[in-house]
Amino acid sequence: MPELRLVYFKMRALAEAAQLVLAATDTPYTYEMAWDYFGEPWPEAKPKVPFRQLPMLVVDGDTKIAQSGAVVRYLAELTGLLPGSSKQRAEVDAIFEASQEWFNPLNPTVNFAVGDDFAAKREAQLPGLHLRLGDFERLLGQHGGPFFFGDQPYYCDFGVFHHVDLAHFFDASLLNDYPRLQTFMSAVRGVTGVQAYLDRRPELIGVGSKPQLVIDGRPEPTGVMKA
Ligand SMILES: N[C@@H](CCC(=O)N[C@@H](CS)C(=O)NCC(=O)O)C(=O)O
Repeated sequence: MPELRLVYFKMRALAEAAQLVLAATDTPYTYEMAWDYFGEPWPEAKPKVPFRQLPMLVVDGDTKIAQSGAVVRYLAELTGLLPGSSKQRAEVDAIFEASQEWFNPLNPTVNFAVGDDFAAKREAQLPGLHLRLGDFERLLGQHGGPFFFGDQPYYCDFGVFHHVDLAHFFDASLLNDYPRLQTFMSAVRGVTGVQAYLDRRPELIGVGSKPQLVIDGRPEPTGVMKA
């Protein structure tokens, strides 16, 4: 197994599917804040990464993989979370990409927006989220569940899990009308390694008012800066 260093920030967003894949497959890696990895504040380090944004996966100290989708697909291949046929790999990827479409504005809203701005963004997003939840609900019926392709999770399951999990900050009863998605969320939580990851990851608190991540027991503002 290569040495894996996942570099990102203080937020629950684009590094989450990658970490779920790593947790589900018990794959060793380190998670490093940008300022720790680079030894300087993010604005100074920014020009040193391929597309001036994170996450980035550093493999064996030399290969730098940018773009969250590329990171997850690389990890899925490395850890065996890809189906055998190229047709089914494309179907898995389509579901992963459908979940990635939620990234913006869902992730920044949950991690950063406050007050009236948060409320307005939540109300604006909910109808579109429900349309896509309906798609996911239907697709979960295709292979009998509990995952999108039956009883074996692939990386798309972790992308969808992350975004649906995050959307719960908008509405705790989000999945009331989606029984297959409820079963799916429980099944992902039940994957060996995933529950332990969910228990140990920094808790996201104060969403909509004062978003913070509880890191080593200390609430810290979400963001791209150390302090
Ligand atoms: N398409 C990119 C988007 C990456 C992205 O938007 N990263 C944000 C954090 S979620 C970032 O680096 N923000 C800091 C900045 O732009 O300086 C991906 O999927 O990785």
